[in-house]
Amino acid sequence: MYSTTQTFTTMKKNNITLGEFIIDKQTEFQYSSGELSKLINSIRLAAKVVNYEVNKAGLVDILGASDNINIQGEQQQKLDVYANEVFMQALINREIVCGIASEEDDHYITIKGKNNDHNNKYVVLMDPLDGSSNIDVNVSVGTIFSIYRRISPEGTPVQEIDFLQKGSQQVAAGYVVYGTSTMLVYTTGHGVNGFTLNPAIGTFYLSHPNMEYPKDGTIYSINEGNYIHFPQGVKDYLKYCQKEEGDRPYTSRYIGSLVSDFHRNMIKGGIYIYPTSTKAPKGKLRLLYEANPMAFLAEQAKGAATDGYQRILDIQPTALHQRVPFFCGSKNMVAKAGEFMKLYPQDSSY
Ligand code: P6P
Repeated sequence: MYSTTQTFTTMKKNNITLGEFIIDKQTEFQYSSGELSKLINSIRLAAKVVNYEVNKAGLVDILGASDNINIQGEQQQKLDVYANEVFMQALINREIVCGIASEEDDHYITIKGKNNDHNNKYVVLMDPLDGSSNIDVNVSVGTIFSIYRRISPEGTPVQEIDFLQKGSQQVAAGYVVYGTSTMLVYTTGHGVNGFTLNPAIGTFYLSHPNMEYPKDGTIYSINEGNYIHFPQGVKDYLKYCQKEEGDRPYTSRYIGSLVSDFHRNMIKGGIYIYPTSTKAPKGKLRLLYEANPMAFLAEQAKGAATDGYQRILDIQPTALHQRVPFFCGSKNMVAKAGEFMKLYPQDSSY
């Protein structure tokens, strides 16, 4: 039987809140410690607000498509619009970002500091509600965010170059997955940690410290409905996975929600592929606010992320909403897929 002191000590060790974790880890953040806290805390708050709406979406008239079409040409779901507004407001209120780019907005927005100046140091890029087409069928969706320090002169308005930095320049990135439980998973370049929301008290607890991809796995996540449109290297890799050898064959698992497929594969081992195809000649995922943040997380979790040929984080962006082919997961699986891809000339059209 534990004594009261022992029980409390045990509980304390296993119940670190996100707020406590941020404070504990502030010294690791290479820039001003308070700024990391503000950034992650604003995302934490917005995640709780969006979580509340996502969880009751089926009960109120917030389901279904709004009458807007976003720059992707996709029908905006009402929750997309709502989530975009919540995250925007949370970031603006903390007076720490000088600009925000979102999948839901055609252009980035410029944000002034508390003295109506342009001294804020960070830019945030986000997909406020990825996989939102799944909302009406009660499948997990997610928020993805990517954080950089500005590179244009402080005191001047944010510029497009601040958003078009290589993924290797990210200072933090993460996602919120609104699933059977709601989790916030993020990195500041010192590993990946996952926090699970206790909805009863609205507190995120460290539930998955130091998340790491298994080096190998047997799960592949791809929309095989597009098989005939895939590059030959992808077709060859899929046939390799399906061939009966040793302890294979692999398992196909595809939720249609990047954050959910990524999260499962990071825990169990696996690879997610969204390649180019005749239907999507540049791929589907957006480099800046989907591929780059997930690639940062993947590499910090000892996994890998490429476009089939090169490291995602090395790609020099040229446009806010550019798309990129995406191979992401267990290091050995991404390498094996790359072996098949390099047998064929890279389609450099994207
Ligand atoms: P498809 C959601 O729209 C998304 O961007 C990812 O979350 C998901 O993995 C992918 O697209 C699904 O695309 O073409 O297979 O329906």
